[in-house]
Amino acid sequence: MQKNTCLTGYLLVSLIVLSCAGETKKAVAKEAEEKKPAGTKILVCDFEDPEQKIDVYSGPQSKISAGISSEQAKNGKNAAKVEHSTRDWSGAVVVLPVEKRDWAGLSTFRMWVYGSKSNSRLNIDISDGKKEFFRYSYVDDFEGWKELVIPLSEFKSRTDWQPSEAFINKKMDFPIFELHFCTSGFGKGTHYFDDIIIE
Ligand SMILES: [Ca+2]
Ligand SMILES: [Ca+2]
Repeated sequence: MQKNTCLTGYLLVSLIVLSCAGETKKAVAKEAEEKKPAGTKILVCDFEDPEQKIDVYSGPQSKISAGISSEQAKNGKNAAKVEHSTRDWSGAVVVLPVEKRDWAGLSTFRMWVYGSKSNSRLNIDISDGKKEFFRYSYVDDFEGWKELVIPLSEFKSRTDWQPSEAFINKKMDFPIFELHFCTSGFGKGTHYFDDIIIE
């Protein structure tokens, strides 16, 4: 009897181990499915269309304006021009069209920035599918066009602020709805941006 109980116990454990192994295999298969083919690229915005809408927002002590401009362009004829004078907060946003929102399996953010050596700190904020904000910061300490190439993993969930409705899990959930390609703390300046690509 004792032996039978042991045998049943052994069989049960084996079954559990086997079914767990099955789950792991399934999880690996799912991850593999999410990888997009090598070379997949999403051109989020090239700022060529003069009708392209760029939304802006600012705090009570700040001013910002943004639009399509032909004064500077890295590629094509136009780029985004953002002018701001910021003493609390300000930002410029593009809302992504539906077909450009699924970044699953992609790993790199690229954007051309026209530096003016203003030494002001600028941020790129990505608001994910659950309204969680991720941020990457850099300093405008260069002149002329420079391509920022940033692994998506370098964008960190903001700890200084999140919308009250955000679900915070420190993971970038897709689809992405908004890209705040220029937000600023203190400072003022005129900046140009071109070709934002996720790959
Ligand atoms: Ca352009
Ligand atoms: Ca998230």
